[in-house]
Amino acid sequence: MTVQFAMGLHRSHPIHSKNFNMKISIAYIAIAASFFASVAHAQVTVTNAWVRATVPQQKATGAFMQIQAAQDTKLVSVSSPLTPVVEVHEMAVQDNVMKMRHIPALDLPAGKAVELKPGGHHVMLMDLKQQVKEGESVPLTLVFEDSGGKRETVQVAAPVRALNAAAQHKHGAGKH
Ligand SMILES: [Cu+2]
Repeated sequence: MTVQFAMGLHRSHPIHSKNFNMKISIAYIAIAASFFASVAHAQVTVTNAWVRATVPQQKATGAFMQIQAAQDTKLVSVSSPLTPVVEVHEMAVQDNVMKMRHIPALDLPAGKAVELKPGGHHVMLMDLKQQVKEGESVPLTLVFEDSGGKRETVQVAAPVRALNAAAQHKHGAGKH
């Protein structure tokens, strides 16, 4: 009778030490992860930039590219030595007509490649004083601002491609 009682008491005794160690390691991993996240920089990459060639007397043309930001960012301005008038445009249907519209900033969601292309968002170079010819290179300075208000400037030299370059450029139709 005495022996049975002692055994029952022993069996009901829970062991907590294993769970406790597990909680400590999970907390450690969380701290390590937040450390690495704070070390990483907001980085914007601009690829495949190009400018569409103009014919004589043409006053405006488009610049196109792919932009990807590591965190939520906006393209807030573009400038070029070619002309003082550079705007970011979107295409929108207005009264059944597709029109270009100046937008103050272009949203770049974290990790998503945003494509500026003919028929879509584009950078507009206006008030051109001279023809932009195939083979030339147009310097562009892009200013980005992340959700924390931190600015980053990216410079690209966009090669000038022929007027019909849009047709040759359709291979990249696959969406990410
Ligand atoms: Cu435009």
